Amino acid sequence: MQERTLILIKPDGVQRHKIGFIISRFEDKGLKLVAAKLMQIPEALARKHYAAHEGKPFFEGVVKYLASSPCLVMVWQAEGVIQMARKLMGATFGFDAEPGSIRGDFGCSRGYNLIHGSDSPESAEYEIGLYFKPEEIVDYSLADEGWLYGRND
Ligand code: IDP
Ligand code: MG
Repeated sequence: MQERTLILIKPDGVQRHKIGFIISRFEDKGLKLVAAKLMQIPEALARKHYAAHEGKPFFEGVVKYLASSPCLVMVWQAEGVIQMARKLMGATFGFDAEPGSIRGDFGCSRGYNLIHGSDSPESAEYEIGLYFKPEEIVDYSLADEGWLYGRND
C-alpha cells in the first residue's frame, strides 16, 4: 500500500539553492512526487504545522523560521515513504546528522535544518491537509514502478 508524506524544503534550503539537490535525492531513491508548490508560509499556518511542539522552548523560534522566507511544499508517495524520507533527511540538525543524509551533507547548523518530513501516517495526513486540497494531489503511476517497487514473492 503506497503512503504519502509532506516534505518541505525550508527557508534555508530555498535560500541556499538546495532545491535541486534535495529533489534529486528523492528522485534517485525512486520516490514519486505527487504535489508541489512554492509558498511563503503565513505565521498562523506555521503555528498549525508545528502545533505538536507548542509549549516547547523552541516553538516560537521554529514558527518564525518556517515563516521567514518561501518554502517548497511537496507531497511524495511510495510504500514506506515516511520512514524512507526520514532516513534520507537524517537527524534533526546537521551538526550531528549522518554524512550521506540531506541534513548531514548540506548543513552544520544547530537551528536551521533545510527540510521537514512527516514523522508518522497521522502527522502526514494532518500536514498534507494544511497545504493541499485533495484535488491538488496528482494520482499517477511511474512507468518503471514495477522495477522500482518490485518484489520476488
Ligand atoms: P524533526 O524536524 O527532525 O522531525 P522535531 O523534533 O520534530 O525534528 O522538531 C521540529 C523542528 O523544530 C526541527 O526540524 C527544528 O527546525 C526545530 N527544532 C527542534 N528542536 C529544536 C531545538 O532544540 N532548538 C531549535 N529548534 C529546534
Ligand atoms: Mg518532527
